[in-house]
Amino acid sequence: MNIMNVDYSTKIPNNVDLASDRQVLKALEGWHPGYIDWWNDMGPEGFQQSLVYLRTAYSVDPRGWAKFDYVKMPDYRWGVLLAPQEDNRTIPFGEHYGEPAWQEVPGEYRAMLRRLIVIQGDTEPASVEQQRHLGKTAPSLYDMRNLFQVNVEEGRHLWAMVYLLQKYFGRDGREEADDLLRRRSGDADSPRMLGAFNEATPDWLSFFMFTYFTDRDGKMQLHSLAQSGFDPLSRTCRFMLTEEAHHMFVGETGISRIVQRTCEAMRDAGISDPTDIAKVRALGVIDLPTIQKKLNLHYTLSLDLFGSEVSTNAANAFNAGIKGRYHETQIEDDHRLTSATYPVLKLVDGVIKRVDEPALTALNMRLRDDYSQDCVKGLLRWNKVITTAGYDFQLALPHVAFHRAIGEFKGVHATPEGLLIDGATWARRKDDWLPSTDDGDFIASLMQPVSDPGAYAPWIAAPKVGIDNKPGDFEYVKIET
Ligand code: BYC
Repeated sequence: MNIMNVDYSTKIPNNVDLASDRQVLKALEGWHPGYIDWWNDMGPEGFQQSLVYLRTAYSVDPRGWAKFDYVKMPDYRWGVLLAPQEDNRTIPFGEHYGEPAWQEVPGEYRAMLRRLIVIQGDTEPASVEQQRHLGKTAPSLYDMRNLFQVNVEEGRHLWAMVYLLQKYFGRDGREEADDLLRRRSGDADSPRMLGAFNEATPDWLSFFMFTYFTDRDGKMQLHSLAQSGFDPLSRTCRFMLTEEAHHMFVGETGISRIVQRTCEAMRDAGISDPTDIAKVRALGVIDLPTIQKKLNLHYTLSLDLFGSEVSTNAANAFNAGIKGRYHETQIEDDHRLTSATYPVLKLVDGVIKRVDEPALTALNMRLRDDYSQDCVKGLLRWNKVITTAGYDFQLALPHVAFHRAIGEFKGVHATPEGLLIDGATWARRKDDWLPSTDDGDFIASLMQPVSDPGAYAPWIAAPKVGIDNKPGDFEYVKIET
């Protein structure tokens, strides 16, 4: 078969020739009803019978891989798509540097590999669960469609990991695949594996922050796994990254449109001080200081997803050739990190200091630094909207010691500027830096659904261009209740 094109003749669309891989096809078909049950129980609430203008992958060719059409979400063709195999690919880092990439699971790294695939897989349905109630308060049909697009693709990313588990890990892979449908975001008894995926996504500002900051952790982790010496994992992640780009676009433009609307409303009302929260809120838009608080929350929850700054797990995965660095093949060094060091921010005798650590154990810190740099790009764009509107206010990333639950700074309190403070000061000031109950109530009060084609809730500006170049009043979702 042509690996570029997707075979839609089997129940599970794929470009991995499932038709002649009967055992795996059977296992996936056996998992399918449980997945559909999960989607019906935990996928978007309502709208399951609505026609949604969604993109579906029909090829893995980066020049043209998706087609758009109206689809009812439960009929979406979730499938297994891998980027084409590169001829003679070698392992690009670690102890096996330069050896041919593995097409089967290397026995000695089986447990490590399975753990990483399960963690990756677990985040995908978790995000769908976190966002399931948002359709009901969508600020427009355009935004509702983007939410559902993100949701169905996270569902497909779950399929991507489940395929690896079913094909390469035999019986325990099948058990892990079943468990991925069993855990639930925020559930006390059976929570999702990583912290940020058990938090609520209460409103659309949180949704945009999540797709900007948390999906970007996804991007960094997928890039690192795309370097993997285990070739099927690498190929899966490479194609997932193609879909992931849209999710971050949704976040970046969503926040930008909120900031723009707030600035326009302030200007029209003659408000010169953007920190005059009561006056700005009276206009029915979200004030910039509250946007900063939401940013503080979602950025720091996402920083926690990188694990401890200094980690032997990360060193072992790198040595093994299982998980590399961001843009590994473009880095000019020995790709083994035998003697290199990397500066890590640490707490030394109560002071935050940069300390040189072996680069091998500092890999999480390095990836997190790459992540923070990547995050800055959106902030520059949002700040440009603010300055262009004539306001003296800048959104900023908080210090990495602020509000942390994992790693070096989990046991201390710090201000967004990185000043260490005691527990009493933290308790007194916390609501100045993170969304308070009042902030949440105010934002919730704005979350009124808007469902006329081309109309937008008053707290968010219209997008500059439509999806698939559709006109402004395009009916992205034909609502059927
Ligand atoms: N919450 O050595 P440590 C995405 C655990 S997002 C809870 O510090 P390590 C997406 C850790 O598991 C990307 N537990 O860290 C985005 C370990 O436990 P065990 C998802 C945590 O292992 C939006 C212990 O602490 N993909 O795709 O070097 C929408 C010590 O670990 C947390 C991946 O994460 C936490 N935050 O690195 C949809 C890639 N952090 O094993 C999707 C796969 C650490 O001792 N995962 N722990 O019981 C990994 O590469 C690594 O496991 C981690 C942690 C980066 C998560």
